[in-house]
Amino acid sequence: MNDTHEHPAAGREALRITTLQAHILEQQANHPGASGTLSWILSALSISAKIIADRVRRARLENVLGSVGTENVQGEVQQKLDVLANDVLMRTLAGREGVAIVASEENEEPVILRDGSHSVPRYCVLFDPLDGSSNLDVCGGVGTIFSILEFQPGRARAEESLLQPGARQIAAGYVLYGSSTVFVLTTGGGVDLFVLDPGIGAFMRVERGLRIPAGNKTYSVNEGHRAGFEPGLRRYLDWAQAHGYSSRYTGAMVGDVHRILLKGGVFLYPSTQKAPEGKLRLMYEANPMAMIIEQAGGKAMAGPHRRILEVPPVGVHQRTPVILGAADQVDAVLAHLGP
Ligand code: P6P
Repeated sequence: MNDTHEHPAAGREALRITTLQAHILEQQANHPGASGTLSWILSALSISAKIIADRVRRARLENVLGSVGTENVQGEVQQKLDVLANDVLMRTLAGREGVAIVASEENEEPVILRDGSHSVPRYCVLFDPLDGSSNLDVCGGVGTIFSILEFQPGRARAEESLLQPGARQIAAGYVLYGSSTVFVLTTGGGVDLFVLDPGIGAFMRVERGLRIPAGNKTYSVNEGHRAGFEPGLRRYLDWAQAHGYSSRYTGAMVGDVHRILLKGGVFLYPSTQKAPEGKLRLMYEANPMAMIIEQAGGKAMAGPHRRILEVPPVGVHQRTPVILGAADQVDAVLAHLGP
């Protein structure tokens, strides 16, 4: 860890064996009023990640690569593993008493599992079950992104609980199925990193209180869309290329964001003429990633003057432009954008 803001426990991390499950219980114990409901939900996400990781790694052997020939609500071709990952998450979360509503990129409508009348605190879980799934056929990194909001009983329609700005998230994180399987989690007190030990089937905590390094001159954007970018963004790209920047882009947000979390740099999926609101979805891609990035000391913007976490949601599948990463690198982008 090369940051002066090191988490107090970071230095001693290497001496401990802490699983994700133990970490979740540790966090619960730090909140005396906690009922354990959130812990059970995080535990469901952990087991889902292990099942999905196993199926992703065996996909070609089991012939579950490729598309199912249908499109999701986004009009995107669904990969077989998109549907499988969605099914795994739906089935594990359905078994948790504390889950009131589930919303997924793959489902047009949210799934109302329980109402809020029960005394148990209830939560809404939103997710992109397999982000970047078009990378699967070529063995590229793919991931699961999740966001947890408090259920608000008494709303006229239960799904209105989903329409809360990202700043109201209780927890957020992602799983990256890459050269190893990593689980990145924040519950509002910093960002912690876990790696799956396939030998024992447990996520092991390897980093606490991650902080995004400054000074990494790397940007991550699909430059094939350059002609549709606003002039200020094209000016930024010209400036960056004249100042020794490198470009890294995997085509899967989870892989690009994970690199930025560990190494710094900036990720952009901006608005274009064809897609004025950008491509990425606010509720289950931009918001959870923005919480992770801000909790690690970075910035996550929807435009020159608006944090992603402040964007008022009007629909579960709405999209937003995204500029996120190390604060110094996001500022360098914003300095070139118009007012
Ligand atoms: P493009 C994957 O489809 C995704 O939703 C994100 O994970 C990724 O950052 C982006 O779209 C890639 O989009 O237009 O560059 O292929």
